[in-house]
Amino acid sequence: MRQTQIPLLELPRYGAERLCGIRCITTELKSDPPNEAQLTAMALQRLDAVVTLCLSGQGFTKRGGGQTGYIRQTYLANLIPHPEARWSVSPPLRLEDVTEQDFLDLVEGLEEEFRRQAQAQAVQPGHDRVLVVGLLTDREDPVLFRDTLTEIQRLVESAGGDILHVTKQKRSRPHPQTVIGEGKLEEVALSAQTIGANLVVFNRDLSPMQVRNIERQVGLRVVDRTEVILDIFAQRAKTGAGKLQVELAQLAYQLPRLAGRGLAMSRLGGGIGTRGPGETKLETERRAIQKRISRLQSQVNELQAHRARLRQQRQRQSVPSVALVGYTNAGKSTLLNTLTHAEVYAADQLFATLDPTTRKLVIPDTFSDELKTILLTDTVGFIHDLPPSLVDAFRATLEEVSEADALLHLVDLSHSAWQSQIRAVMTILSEMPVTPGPILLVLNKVDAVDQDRLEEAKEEYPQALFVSARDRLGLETLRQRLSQLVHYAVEGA
Ligand SMILES: Nc1nc2c(ncn2[C@@H]2O[C@H](COP(=O)(O)OP(=O)(O)OP(=O)(O)O)[C@@H](O)[C@H]2O)c(=O)[nH]1
Ligand SMILES: [Mg+2]
Repeated sequence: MRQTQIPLLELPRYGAERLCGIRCITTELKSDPPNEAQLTAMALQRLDAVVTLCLSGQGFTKRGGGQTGYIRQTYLANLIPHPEARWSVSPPLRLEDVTEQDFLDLVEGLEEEFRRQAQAQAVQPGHDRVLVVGLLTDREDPVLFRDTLTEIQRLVESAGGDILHVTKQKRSRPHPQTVIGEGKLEEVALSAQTIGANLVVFNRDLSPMQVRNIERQVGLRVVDRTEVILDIFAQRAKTGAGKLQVELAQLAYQLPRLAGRGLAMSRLGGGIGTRGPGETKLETERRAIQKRISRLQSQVNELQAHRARLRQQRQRQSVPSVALVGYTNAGKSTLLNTLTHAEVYAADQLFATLDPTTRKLVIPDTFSDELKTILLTDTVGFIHDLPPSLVDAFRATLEEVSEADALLHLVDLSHSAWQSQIRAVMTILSEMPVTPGPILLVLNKVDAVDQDRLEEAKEEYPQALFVSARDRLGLETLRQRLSQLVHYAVEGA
């Protein structure tokens, strides 16, 4: 039965509430009930039922001629809508018991129950029911892996998904076709069915071919890390510029992924990975999309030029500017709000901020008794392995960073991965076309860390400042250091 497995999407009927329309009859020479492998295959393909005929060994000659055997006993197995039990297997029956069974009745009754279960597990709009899959390869650091697995869950939650289950696999390297191994994939398909998941999210990026293979076997939409990030961006984009950039990034990412996606996997249904201004155009011709991409690209270029003019104006007015950068959720918007009484959206979500916001900040001048004004710009948060399509699309935003006079790099010290987050941000900064000015490292959320963490950080980053944007700790020192920083950046003292 395992050999004849039919990909989910090619079965006669398909869906969480349906059985597939195929009944399977197997014969056994032993009198054993159907084994685990057969039952698993039944569940994976959502067969209507499996009937096992246990044949008497006697009477069957090698050539199959002469005497006929007889059926000693029969088993009837079928799926049931129960999270733990999954299937039921009858006690040994006589053949007549099975032949008298009205299968249509059985199937309709079961489907009715499945429908009730599906209604109970129905996906609320904006609340995908997500099964997360993490793959750890030999080349990856287990500690970093743990962080990325936590991060993908935070990303899914930030995108509005509910995490029902997280599963991991360790392999020497990703399976070229399906990323995880065959057995694991089967387990994912089964548990997705059981818990009523409607979406599978991987903690890494997948090739278009891998997505197709996994979707075919699991029967659910499969989304990779970049798509989750793009989805969050699409939900957050409020301004015209933000929307434009997200659409560009999404189209660029989805273009090679358009072909061969089954109807059941259509991106038009809603949920993570389907949102964004580009969605309605995705099924249209590739060429039309390419055209749209180049139109968007030129709009982004215009936007870039516009921002550049604004920056030039600021420079002419000689107001020094500082860009707030840092890993997503570090507290950048909170800090901008506390320092300047801005009202930027700050929340315990990844990528809460998408569009840069600039506010005036008045700080003491280090070299006189007067006050001076600088501009502080809140920017989009960084993340490790920032998808290249996003880097491109957010060039305009990132230019605010590369053309600021100085940077304030804010870090969430209370995060267990704070050190690797610092490294990720520094890597992105170092890859920017224009080298950013001097950087002031500020470790935030000191209210939420223990003494050990604080001492460890002080030792590792003796030049850093320690603040709590929320509890307004260390802000006076921060103003003074900002003043020195700006002076140093502008005057080159
Ligand atoms: N405990 C504590 N929490 C803080 C502090 N500063 C910010 N937070 C919290 O951290 C979360 C993220 O804050 P944001 O200001 O939105 O972070 P951000 O860096 O702008 O994040 P993105 O815009 O998503 O990149 C919010 O829930 C804040 O309340 C702090 O000093 N201490
Ligand atoms: Mg923010």
